[in-house]
Amino acid sequence: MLQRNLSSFSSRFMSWLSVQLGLILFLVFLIGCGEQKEQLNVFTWANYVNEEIRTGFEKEYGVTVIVDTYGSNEDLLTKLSAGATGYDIIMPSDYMVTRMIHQNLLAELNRSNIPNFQNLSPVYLDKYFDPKNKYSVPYTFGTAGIAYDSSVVSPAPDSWSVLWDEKYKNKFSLLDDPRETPGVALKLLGYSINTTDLEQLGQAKEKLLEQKPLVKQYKSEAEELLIAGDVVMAHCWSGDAFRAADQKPNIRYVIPKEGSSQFIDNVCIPKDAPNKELAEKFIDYLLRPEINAKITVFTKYGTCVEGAKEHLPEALQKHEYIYPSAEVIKTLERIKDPGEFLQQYDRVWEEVKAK
Ligand code: N2P
Repeated sequence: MLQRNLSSFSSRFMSWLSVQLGLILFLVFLIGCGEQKEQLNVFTWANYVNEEIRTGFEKEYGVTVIVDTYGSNEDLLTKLSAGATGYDIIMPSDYMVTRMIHQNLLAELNRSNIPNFQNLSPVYLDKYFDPKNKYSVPYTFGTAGIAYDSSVVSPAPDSWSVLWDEKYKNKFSLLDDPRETPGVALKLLGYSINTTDLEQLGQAKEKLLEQKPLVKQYKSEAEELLIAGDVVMAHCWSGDAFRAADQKPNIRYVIPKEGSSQFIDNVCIPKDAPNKELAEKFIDYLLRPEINAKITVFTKYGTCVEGAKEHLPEALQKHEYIYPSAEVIKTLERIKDPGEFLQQYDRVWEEVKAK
């Protein structure tokens, strides 16, 4: 009797236990499902999409945003040309948009998913690199120049030639970039940044080789070097110089008198993006005036969203680092896609770095 009671108790206990276990497993499964959030993979320049923007989008849309960075347009191109990358958002500069369109690497944007496109100022739309903005949305604009520590570098530089001055041996960096850096030597020699003349490019290479023993580092994330005091001068992009100046007030930015480059960086969706619709939502989010103003406050590059300006502190609305004078603008060139000739720039840059 006791035996029977015991065994029926144990079998009831076992079935109770298995129901409990089943319930626990079901709960674990549900939690697991809840964690399967949609993911947006962003591939961009360093310090271009900040935490506030990233997490703001994550919270509002209940998704995960992963940000990965590159240091030059050519790095981005190499990665993308190599095949499916898993990236949903990329931010190529103007000339690279042209090239990526030709290489069939970009997805056409569905404007009905990007109603905030109307917030963009026409000044930055329908440019030569994507005449109807079928593939690109302007994100920011800026220039390349020299950031320098005014407490050390004296007199204040006004020419690229300061980057050939023995006095600053091992105290300056240049962008690690196959167009911008040969561009510095081309400008110093009085040539166009877009030359397709092999003889001129050869001279630029010689100039860079001559300079190389003085160079501390080729690095595109120059802001870190300036803030850490690893260099007292850096060939860098305007916003990065401006961000460094924010941390270290002695830092100034100058566009040398020989002229320099200017760019518009753009948000695009790769052709094989796993999550195109979410990418379009993200683009739309970036184009909200108050969000876009936050991007300017953080990156210190210019905004292409007209209504963002009123959300900006006055100092950023017309700062000369973002809006150079008309006189300086005349000296600026936009880097263009040189087609097949890009190989020559890549080769020169590799040879300079390898020496
Ligand atoms: C931002 C780099 C600017 C991109 N850190 C230059 N196209």
